[in-house]
Amino acid sequence: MLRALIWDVDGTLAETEHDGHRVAFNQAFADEGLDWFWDEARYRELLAITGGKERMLSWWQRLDAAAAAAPDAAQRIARLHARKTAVYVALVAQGRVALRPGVRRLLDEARAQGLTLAIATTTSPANVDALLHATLGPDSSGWFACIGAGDVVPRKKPAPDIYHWVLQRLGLPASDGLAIEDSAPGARAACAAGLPVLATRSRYSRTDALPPVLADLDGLGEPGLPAAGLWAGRPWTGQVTLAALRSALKLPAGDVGG
Ligand code: XBP
Ligand code: MG
Repeated sequence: MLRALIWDVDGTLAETEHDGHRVAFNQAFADEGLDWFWDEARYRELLAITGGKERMLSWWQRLDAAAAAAPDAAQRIARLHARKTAVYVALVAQGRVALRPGVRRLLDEARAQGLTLAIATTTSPANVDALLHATLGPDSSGWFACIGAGDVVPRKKPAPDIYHWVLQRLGLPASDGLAIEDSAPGARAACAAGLPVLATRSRYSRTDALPPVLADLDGLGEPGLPAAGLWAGRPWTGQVTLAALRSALKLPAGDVGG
């Protein structure tokens, strides 16, 4: 039975990497007097490393391995990341990031049918709160039975830890859930946790090599703006609805989870 939709955040709910995180990283670097700058191509490459702190450390190691290994390196990364998060939260609060097409529609349909909603993300909790508040309203965090974010788990995506963490708190087996992800690390994490995955590729993940997924689409689709891609391995276009998902999961249409 389909009881829960577990949503990734960055790239899935919104194009946060392009509209928010990359801008915030570069602003934080400038604020801290660093001559680091991540252009789009560089950022797309660095997104293979999940977690902003991990991403910055990896970059620093390339530039100055000795400094990146110094005793104060972790503290300097933490301070830089706190600055970046403050900039990102402000950008989101200013309305600079919008939900992707179909996200609100599918969230509303799931809520109307009593499905459980959850979030499993690598990004920091403050970023999730800011995005939900700015795009879905001040009460929207309460729509999610569980929000698993950032450092609550020791290993970030593509490790399955965050999805195990969420499923354990939902008290559901992976077979009762479905993950919605935009990228290879995210889809791999969800697959490794045993979840079926709906992939909605984002701006920076269009060429990612995905693991076997239920559907590999360019989005969720809206009336007049159909999503397109492969559904169960065959060309498909349309709007992702709960009925379509149940059909793909070979569940009866009347299977109303909740
Ligand atoms: C994407 C990530 C995050 C963001 C940056 O998370 O890997 O690290 O790029 O956010 P997901 P932080 O797709 O799992 O939502 O700087 O807070 O890590
Ligand atoms: Mg993502």
